[in-house]
Amino acid sequence: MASFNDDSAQYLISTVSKRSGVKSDLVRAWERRYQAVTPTRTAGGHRVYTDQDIARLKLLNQATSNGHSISQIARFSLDDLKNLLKNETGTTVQALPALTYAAHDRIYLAEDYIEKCYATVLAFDARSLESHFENAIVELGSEAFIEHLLTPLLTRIGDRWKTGELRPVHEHMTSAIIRSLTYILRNNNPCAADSPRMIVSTPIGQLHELGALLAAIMAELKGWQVTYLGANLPAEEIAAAVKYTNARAVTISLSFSTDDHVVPKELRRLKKLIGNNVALIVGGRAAAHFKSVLDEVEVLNIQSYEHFRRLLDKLGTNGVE
Ligand code: B12
Repeated sequence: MASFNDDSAQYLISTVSKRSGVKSDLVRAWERRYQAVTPTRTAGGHRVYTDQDIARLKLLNQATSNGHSISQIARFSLDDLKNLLKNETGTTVQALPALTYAAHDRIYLAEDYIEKCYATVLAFDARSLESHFENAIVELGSEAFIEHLLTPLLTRIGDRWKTGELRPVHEHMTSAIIRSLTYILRNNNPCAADSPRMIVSTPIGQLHELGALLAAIMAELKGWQVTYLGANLPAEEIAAAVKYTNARAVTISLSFSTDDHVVPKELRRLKKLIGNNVALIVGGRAAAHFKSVLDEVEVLNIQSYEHFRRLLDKLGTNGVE
């Protein structure tokens, strides 16, 4: 059996991920895009890594959490990485923040990516789309990726579907890739046990789920412990989840403006079940359509991701006032 710190020691990616704190998908992305580590392969084709690789990944994880761009540090030696981090201990750790870009640069970069990604969607090239997404997550950081790339890209795909330039299958391919990337996008760092909890879902009849999923990821990036329930749930089930988790907030996404009375009825019922001590947050492209019931049950109606982030900070610190 291999001894500790033996350079020939061999570990499968699941062990590497556990020991380095870097999710397996991200290890593969860093390897493929930046050669951050260069594993060998078993006869069966599985990647195997050394203790050195695990040490590198740990340091790279810390350095990217401190704001360094993986593209710039991926090939640093172990010593260079240690030196880089020497004076940076105690820095706030965030998930993939990509702080090396100024906000406006990130928006330009995202616009570039939108064009590249849209071209691969049009060409129905899932592999290239996935690879653009992985690069973009690393370069932009999760929040900017969601806000400035994914959301406008999905909206464009939806619009072009309507005009006939794309088919439903283009959107399905894109959505499936996004779901598979969810856990790279999510917070890589364990939440403190006492961080506030949130339930995210959509009410009965609201079948569009990506807006809710992205809002859930955003909340997690803000340090909330989020339980994402998917779409189309009755108020009773959402309220039960609040009880089980002792959640401080429920976030509901509304994407379909319909005049049936299901959404107003469900929101009234949900508010009644969760009471006034749990914040009820509603966002999404159709939220404005339901304004009168939102006002009536006093939900927190969110207009933008920036608004959402500010509200989460406030609720995270003070709870519902
Ligand atoms: C994919 C899709 C579907 C899929 C959904 C698959 C799934 N599992 O999610 C399926 C096939 C099920 C579907 C069904 C329908 N759809 Co549809 N669908 C879409 C499409 C193409 C993309 C939706 C999407 O995922 N967008 C990406 C997400 C990220 O965007 P979003 O939901 O708008 O969310 C944004 C914000 O609202 C925000 N957000 C969302 N929630 C929250 C919450 C918080 C707290 C925060 C901060 C932010 C936030 O995030 C995004 C930022 O802008 C859109 C077109 C489009 N341009 O969006 C139509 C669209 C939403 N669908 C539409 C329609 C009409 C339908 C159907 C009625 C079609 C039919 N005849 O059956 C049904 C209705 C289903 C229902 N009852 O809900 C219309 C809605 C129009 C309206 N009246 O509201 C749209 C706009 C298409 C169109 N231009 O006509 N659809």
